[in-house]
Amino acid sequence: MRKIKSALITGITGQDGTYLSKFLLEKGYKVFGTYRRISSPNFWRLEHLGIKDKIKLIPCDLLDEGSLATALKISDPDEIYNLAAQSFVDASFSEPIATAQITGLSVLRLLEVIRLLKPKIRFYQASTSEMFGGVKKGSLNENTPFYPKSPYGVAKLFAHWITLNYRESYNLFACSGILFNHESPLRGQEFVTRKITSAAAKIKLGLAKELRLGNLDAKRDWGYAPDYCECMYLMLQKKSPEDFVIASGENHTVREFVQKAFACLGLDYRDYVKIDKSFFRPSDVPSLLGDSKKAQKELNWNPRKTSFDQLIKIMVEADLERYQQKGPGIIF
Ligand code: NAP
Ligand code: G4F
Repeated sequence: MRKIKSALITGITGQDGTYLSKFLLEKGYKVFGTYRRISSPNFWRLEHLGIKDKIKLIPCDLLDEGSLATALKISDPDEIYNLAAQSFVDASFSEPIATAQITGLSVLRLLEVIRLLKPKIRFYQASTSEMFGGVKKGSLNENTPFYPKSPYGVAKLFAHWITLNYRESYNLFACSGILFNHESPLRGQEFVTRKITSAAAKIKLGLAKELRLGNLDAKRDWGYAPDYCECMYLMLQKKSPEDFVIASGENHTVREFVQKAFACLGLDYRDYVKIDKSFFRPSDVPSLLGDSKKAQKELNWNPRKTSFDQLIKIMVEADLERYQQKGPGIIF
């Protein structure tokens, strides 16, 4: 009889953790997820997709090796997807040491636990295009040298290299997906895309009057999160572990995003957007553009499944529906 595969997802309460859980459940996986113990646990995304009761949730602190080891023992997984992180670049400037601990060093803690307890596990690390940061080059791929521009990018680069180091030193099946920005209606509200779509919906409904933003000239290569989560799974099904860039292959300014999001609702963003210096970063990444040819060829992945315009429409419509139904006070 075929064994049911099991997966452990750290950061299951986040955007990607939720979409990946849904994807793996549909594939027949038994899904375990770690969450951090806080006064009001953050399960709204899992509830939103109606999958919370299908997942075995394990409290686990990334800073505590013992709790990581316990999570591994309880779940005994075939695959681990390490998605937990302090993932907000801006916050990494105000909390650089916590970011280094959570986003960087915790990956080493987890790899050590895997090496010592269950070295046959397949391990996925959530690397990021932010590691390329200040690289001045057209299109970025697996061979482009890194140049992180934020404490977050530096922490992720440590995590990236230590994953590669454990693969080479201990022969672990450990690999990294270098994912470019990916968004959805489940994106956290502090990230610029969701901040924009949420504000546009509130303005349309008369629940807000303006939107305050920082650098409108920054360019990002934005894709749709569920399309990107599929790649994480595909990477762990390969014969041998390798790193992959996952990106749409086109980039746009924040200004273009905000213009199109407001236009979806028949609004002109110039009537509502105010530039606010407090949203500028000590150093920002001016432009990111990815080249995912390797993933297209070797993982048979399609970067154009959801276009930029479709992504914006999906997010704007979801936020409009939320605020129409629930009003401004609800947190999601
Ligand atoms: P997200 O929505 O911010 O989710 C992050 C997850 O990490 C949440 O479950 C969060 O828990 C958890 N977490 C944060 N601090 C923690 C701590 N101290 N201990 C334990 N758990 C903690 O991020 P995402 O967009 O899903 O991204 C998933 C991963 O991919 C992250 O590692 C991110 O850095 C990386 N990444 C994201 C993108 C992107 O564009 N989305 C691109 C490249 C790489 P709470 O729910 O309790 O906050
Ligand atoms: O939406 P953002 O905060 O995303 P950022 O910094 O690109 O990071 C995201 O993508 C990374 C992949 O490259 C992930 F690794 C990371 O975890 C995260 O998911 O900001 C995008 C751009 C920046 O240039 C920022 O300066 O938008 C600009 N921006 C302009 N006004 C703003 C705002 N960003 C935010 N969050 N809020 C603003 O008001």
